[in-house]
Amino acid sequence: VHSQDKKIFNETDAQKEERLAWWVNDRFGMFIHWGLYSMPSRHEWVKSNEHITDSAYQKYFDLYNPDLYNPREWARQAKAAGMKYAVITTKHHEGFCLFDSKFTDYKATNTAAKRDLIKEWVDAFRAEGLKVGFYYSLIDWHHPDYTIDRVHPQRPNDPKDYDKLNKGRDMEKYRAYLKNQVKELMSNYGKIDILWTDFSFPGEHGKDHNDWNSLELIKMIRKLQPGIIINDRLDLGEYEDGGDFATPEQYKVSEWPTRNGKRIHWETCQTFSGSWGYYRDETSWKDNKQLLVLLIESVSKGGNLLLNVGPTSRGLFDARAQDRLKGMGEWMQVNGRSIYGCTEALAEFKRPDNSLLTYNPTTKRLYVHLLDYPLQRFELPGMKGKVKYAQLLNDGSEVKMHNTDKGDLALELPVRKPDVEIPVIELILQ
Ligand code: H79
Repeated sequence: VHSQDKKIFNETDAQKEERLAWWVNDRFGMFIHWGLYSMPSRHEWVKSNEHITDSAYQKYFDLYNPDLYNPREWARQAKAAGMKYAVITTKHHEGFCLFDSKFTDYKATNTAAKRDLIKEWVDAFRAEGLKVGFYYSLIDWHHPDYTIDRVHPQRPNDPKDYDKLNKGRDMEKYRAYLKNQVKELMSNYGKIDILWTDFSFPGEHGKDHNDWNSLELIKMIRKLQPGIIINDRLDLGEYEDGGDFATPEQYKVSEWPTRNGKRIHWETCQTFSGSWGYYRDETSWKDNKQLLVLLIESVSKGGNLLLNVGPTSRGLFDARAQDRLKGMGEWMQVNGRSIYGCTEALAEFKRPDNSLLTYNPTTKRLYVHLLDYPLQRFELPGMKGKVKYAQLLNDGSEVKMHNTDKGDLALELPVRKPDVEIPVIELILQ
């Protein structure tokens, strides 16, 4: 037996597919990064990037006041964008907890918010019909027992004396804290659909499954939340079931990722502008078309998209974020059928230039996303005789077709590009 076939749980492949069925079907979720770092508004890593000491960072805790927080409004915007699930940072690397944990004072309850912000969030998103997930940072820059990391892995020649800095810090105690908090999250908020831990960085200066006691942790998680879906960042890669899905972060996979030659579940997490936390002055915002391509391309390679919003410290999605969500929603409202329940197209369907294909195996419908509007005539190689009916998704209008002598299928598209960011042709197969 290959070592990578080792398993922790005795769940069958069919049982796993059943547990993940909604997630595979839904395809599109919202990531939310919210914490004290939304106040400096210059990257969620600001504390580390700028070497801000605990005492200098304290002012954010003291002045934190999300007075405009209304998670129901966030949920409405997520839903209108076509997202079906959401994952929020209950604690990011800075260590600040949005939830009311018994094991720390560094939490929203002790700020002007005076309450558990996660509790309200779960209720609001559930009420809008979205599935709910918790992001929990394994890394913790605030806990007194968490040994300070070399900023991984960019600064191997960091001159700091880490041995000295870490004297008296006891990871055994941090492990207990981590376990206690995950237990709270898995026990106090009802059914939780996703747990998104972040992250392990095995290696000489890193932290791995031993530092988190990942094996014990994942067993506890599944015991408390049997149906939960867990990402792959606990460093349990030696086990086939050490995580349910792969998490390519801010890059495009070239093809459907595999493990031991078998296709795996995956979800890419992406930002609007590069950072995850609210970043006021960042100008590198993607436009609606780029964002839609991220979504379509993920589905066309069998994956999901978790698209991030970094709300402001007062609790709002800023105008840029609202604009992007609205744009995606307009597209999803009419084209969602090419996303939900869809996956990579069968190999026999060849992808025409400047297009992306998705396929719904249940309805046997093939979707051609036209990234570059081709004018009138559009040929689908090798598709002669395979299509019953073709229509544009945006307005349900018929696309006339005829077989060519070469065995291709020629479609007659309107000369004018349909009034939608990326037009989609729906092909109902024979
Ligand atoms: O929560 C989000 C990120 O903060 C977190 N994962 C997503 C979901 C993440 N943290 N670190 N990383 C991902 C990879 C590490 C990147 C680093 Fe850097 C390069 C750390 C230091 C240099 C990026 C650039 C962060 C600070 C500067």
